Amino acid sequence: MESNRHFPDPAVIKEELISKYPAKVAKKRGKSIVINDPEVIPEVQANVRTVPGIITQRGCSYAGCKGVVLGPTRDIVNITHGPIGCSFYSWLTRRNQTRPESPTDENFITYCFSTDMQEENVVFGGEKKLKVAIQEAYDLFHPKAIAIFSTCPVGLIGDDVHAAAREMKEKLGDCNVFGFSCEGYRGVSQSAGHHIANNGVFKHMVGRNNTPAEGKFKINLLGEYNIGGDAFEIERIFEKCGLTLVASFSGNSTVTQIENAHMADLNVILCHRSINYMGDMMETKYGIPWMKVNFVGAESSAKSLRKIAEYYGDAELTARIEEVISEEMPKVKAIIDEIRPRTEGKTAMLFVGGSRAHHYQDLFNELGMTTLAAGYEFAHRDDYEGRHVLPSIKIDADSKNIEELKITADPELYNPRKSDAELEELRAKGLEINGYEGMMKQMTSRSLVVDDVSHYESEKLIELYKPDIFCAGIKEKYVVQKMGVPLKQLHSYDYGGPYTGFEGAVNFYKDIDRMVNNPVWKLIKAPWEKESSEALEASYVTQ
Ligand code: CFM
Repeated sequence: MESNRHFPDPAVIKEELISKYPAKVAKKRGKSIVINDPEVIPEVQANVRTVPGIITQRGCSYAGCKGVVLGPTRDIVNITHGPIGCSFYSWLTRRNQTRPESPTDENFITYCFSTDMQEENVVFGGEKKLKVAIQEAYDLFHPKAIAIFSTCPVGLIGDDVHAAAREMKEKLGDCNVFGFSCEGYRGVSQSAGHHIANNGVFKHMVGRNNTPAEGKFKINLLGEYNIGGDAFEIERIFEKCGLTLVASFSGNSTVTQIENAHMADLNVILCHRSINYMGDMMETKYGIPWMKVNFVGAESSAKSLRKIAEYYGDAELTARIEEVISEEMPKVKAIIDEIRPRTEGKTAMLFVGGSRAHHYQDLFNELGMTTLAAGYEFAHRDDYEGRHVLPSIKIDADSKNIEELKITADPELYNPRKSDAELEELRAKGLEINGYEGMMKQMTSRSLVVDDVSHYESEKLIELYKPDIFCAGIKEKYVVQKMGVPLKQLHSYDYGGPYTGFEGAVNFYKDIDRMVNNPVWKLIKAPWEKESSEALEASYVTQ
């Protein structure tokens, strides 16, 4: 939705953003800041190291592996092998919700397991302490699985977490123990941790339980982490449509689900960045195709359900899905009709993670709002430009660091769910199998795309564009709000959500309406903006 407002020239803005940097930095940042053209998508530099000294939004590999991919599975005991400081992130910090089937069902999400490495362990090695910790966790909880996550010092001193895991798995007998070399310094961001997690989950979990799944339309939901209950809403819709959810990676999931995931007939991927490896590996080993979907946005949810219907090509399922859409949409429409006159023409900026900066544009479109600029923190070029660029992505020293598993078809379990001819037919009908077009195709011409936006650039963008809302995370929230612009947290949802599906869309419309139409933002003046002799000043101690 184009707005009638006059916006500054993006070329001038780009110039302004990089003009303060030293020449070498400006050149590098210039490649990550591009003016969009959805017809001829320009190349954007992504997944490269952040220039030291620049304040980035990014996290680390350990965060991507433990926090993002493995964290939401409720019955794995996740042990952080490292100093206690890192262990803050070994418990629930990400609002990923879960719903055990009964009050006595295992749920370790609220626990914090750490080996509490001390100086002595750093000097003389920490493997012994790790094995004691695994034994202790086992004795206390008897979990089905224990996962170990390496923090930076573990890699530096060379503890072999995999050998420790193998030894303990054998010793314990009925507990699957496996480790991740996800030291924070690996790769350039949390994205490296996603890849490491995908490899480990695929190697150590998927395929361990060959019990055929029940149901006619068996689906895995990949890249949905149940932040604010998002997965619950998708589960509700799937159930209504008669779709069987075999496993979710990994919101509201269990070990048993994941071990049985290869029994599904279709993988649908929400967050392409964090889990596309799993989709590809399951296709090669078991013959399960994957499809990119988006359940963020009411229209997008309807579209995604129709894609699933088309994949199965079953008249009864198609009819049921249409029935569900026509049941759900009027409720959404009633709300949007009331809200849209107040949000129409307003503007947004989104700088989040590796998928939401794209997905949430759909919700803003539904509100009649324009996305002026957007970018990911740690996505790769394919998330921006589409997967067709994959062969042209250069492998550098950082990406070479991350293992690429060599997967082949399973001699017994490989079973192509669709023949090549059937897949061709689906593609000919416009169904994108194993594909993703990326964010830029959907963004308007001359919108600005910025990868790994810096704190300084965010402030400049706000100053120059004056958006009605800025979407990012807690690190940015209060700085942005002090500039008089409301910030919607798209990681944690500011304690709100769910925002997926039909009910989620309604929640989002209401939250955004409240934020962009709140008069308080116009009344804000930061202390340094007030003309006063008592203006605050920072004081420095100099020698
Ligand atoms: Fe995928 Fe995520 Fe995201 Fe992500 Fe994340 Fe997240 Fe995110 Mo925060 S897996 S890429 S590493 S959708 S934690 S649930 S909100 S940055 S946009």
